[in-house]
Amino acid sequence: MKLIMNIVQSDDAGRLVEALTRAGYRATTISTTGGFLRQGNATILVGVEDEKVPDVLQLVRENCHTRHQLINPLPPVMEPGEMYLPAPVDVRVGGATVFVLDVVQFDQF
Ligand code: 2BA
Ligand code: 2BA
Repeated sequence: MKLIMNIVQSDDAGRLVEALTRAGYRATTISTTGGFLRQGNATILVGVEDEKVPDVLQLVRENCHTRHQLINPLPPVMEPGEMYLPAPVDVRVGGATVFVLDVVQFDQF
């Protein structure tokens, strides 16, 4: 068995969980925050048999989209008299960051 950890954008999370459930998979959504943008994203855990992993990854691919976001970088430390003109930086986010982990044991009590 594998545990598939999918870090996705909040906007895609609902659609992905719906697609997973419709296909008969079980899923758990955790609200998470990206370390770089410090914005909310979602981590969707899916525990499945090994042979189902490609099918789940296909659903993730179909339901999670890349987006671009402009961020303002932190201003540098300045000497007196220096001027800083902030230029927004384009950051490409997602579709999904996926980790597939081996499950040592699975129980439901
Ligand atoms: P964030 O950390 O908010 O990162 C958002 C996007 O900013 C990233 O998109 C990437 O394009 C950029 N980015 C992140 N860290 C950077 C850095 N140190 N330098 C330059 N650019 C950087 P994605 O790579 O698609 O990641 C989307 C979210 O997935 C991340 O949100 C984070 O929550 C998670 N993630 C990505 N890679 C991860 C990893 N190796 N381990 C744990 N979480 C990860
Ligand atoms: P349980 O199987 O006892 O699952 C309770 C909660 O544990 C689930 O909440 C989900 O958050 C998590 N969970 C269980 N198996 C998981 C797995 N393989 N991977 C990731 N997370 C897992 P819910 O999703 O709200 O489900 C509540 C109950 O509804 C489930 O109880 C199960 O009896 C039923 N169920 C869930 N998904 C189903 C599906 N696709 N088809 C039929 N029944 C489903």
